Amino acid sequence: MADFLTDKPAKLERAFLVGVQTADMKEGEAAELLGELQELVANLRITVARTELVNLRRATPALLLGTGKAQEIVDLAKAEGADVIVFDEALSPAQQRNWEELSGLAVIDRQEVILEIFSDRAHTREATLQVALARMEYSLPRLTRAWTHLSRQRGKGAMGGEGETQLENDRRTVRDRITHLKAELKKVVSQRSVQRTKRQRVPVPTCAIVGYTNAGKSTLLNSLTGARVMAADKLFATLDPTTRQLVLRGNQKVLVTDTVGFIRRLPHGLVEAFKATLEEVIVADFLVHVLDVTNPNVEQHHATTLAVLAELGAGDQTMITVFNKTDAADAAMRRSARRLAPDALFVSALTREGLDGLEARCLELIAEAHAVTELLVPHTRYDVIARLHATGHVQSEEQLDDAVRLIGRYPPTQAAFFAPFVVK
Ligand SMILES: Nc1nc2c(ncn2[C@@H]2O[C@H](COP(=O)(O)OP(=O)(O)OP(=O)(O)O)[C@@H](O)[C@H]2O)c(=O)[nH]1
Ligand SMILES: [Mg+2]
Repeated sequence: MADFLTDKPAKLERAFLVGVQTADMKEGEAAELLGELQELVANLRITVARTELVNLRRATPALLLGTGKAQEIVDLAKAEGADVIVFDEALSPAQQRNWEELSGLAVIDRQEVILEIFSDRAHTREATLQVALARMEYSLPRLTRAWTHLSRQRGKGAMGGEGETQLENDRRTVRDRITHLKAELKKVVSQRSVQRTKRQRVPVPTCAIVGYTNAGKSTLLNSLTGARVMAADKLFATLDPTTRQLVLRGNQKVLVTDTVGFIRRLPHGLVEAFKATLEEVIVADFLVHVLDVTNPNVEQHHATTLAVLAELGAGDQTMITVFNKTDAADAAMRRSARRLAPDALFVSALTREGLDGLEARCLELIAEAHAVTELLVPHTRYDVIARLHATGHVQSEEQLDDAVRLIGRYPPTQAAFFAPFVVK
């Protein structure tokens, strides 16, 4: 499958970035996002020639910005020798097309940049399929733009007759690919859920590490479990969940999963696409939310992660909040982190400072969630006894006249099932 950007490395080399501060945004938010966009674009090995922050009072349907401002930006971009204009704000397909016509340059938005990075990083079959699907869905309404791969051969302005037919063909091709990708994904995901069901039969509690991209999730997994997940100072180093076993004190085991990082303005298609991968997050017994305490935008990162978790249906999960990179933090950073999350732990995945405390907190949560309970199960309900053996851990089993008395633990996901038999 051809790539929109990587197909034409000769063309897209210098970017002109545009950040848009709208009335409903917090003071300085657009500037922060623009800084992040700069990093994202650099990740694609495109030089950032210049950035421009625009204050927008009212969005226009045609170009988002007013025509005067738009022309000004085109002139600036050309003066800088840019070959692509990148908007932090999402552009509608029509706005994007209008910008490309006005400027004669490639015009993309943050969403597309993120899609490109994900596509660069995808290695396993599932990640590749998910990213391909998100890109196809993004490009479907954008096929008429001047420089899309699928419509590139068509000359500009040749929209009558043959052009229309071509467009119809392109649309069909993309729709067919979407159908095909969805079917492939279904197969891959069902294989994975078989693996997970197998794992759930073992009564090992599970934990998912979540957080903003580059917070140090993979480094933390590596430090905790001796795993060798790639950790790197780049955004979205991890796309696929990796699960490793961590052995806590008293030989208590817990399965820890590292997950894809979150980011502000994550393309919606990607959240959708990654829901399957992030199922690990939803089914986990608890989450470890990792934050980079040294990042000046840590407050936004905190809010973004919580928002994405809520969108995934994991908003109510039990969570340990962890500020990472304490080795590089000063007192002021620690103070504001403390204000943001008073119960949080402070660790350094790099120097291992604070990891004992984190492990102790995990143990506490597991003990709370998997408290030893006493159950009285009628002889007629052998299925209940069988389920406790299968999903939990039975310490003792005693035959009484009218029931079986069991003492054991079970995972929280089974609590509703066992509740009627619990001895108060
Ligand atoms: N100083 C310091 N740097 C750290 C620490 N933990 C991680 N890092 C660095 O932060 C960068 C990102 O670490 P990763 O573990 O890849 O972060 P991640 O959260 O997995 O990132 P994504 O997979 O991209 O979402 C790397 O350069 C790490 O070396 C720490 O405790 N202290
Ligand atoms: Mg990672």
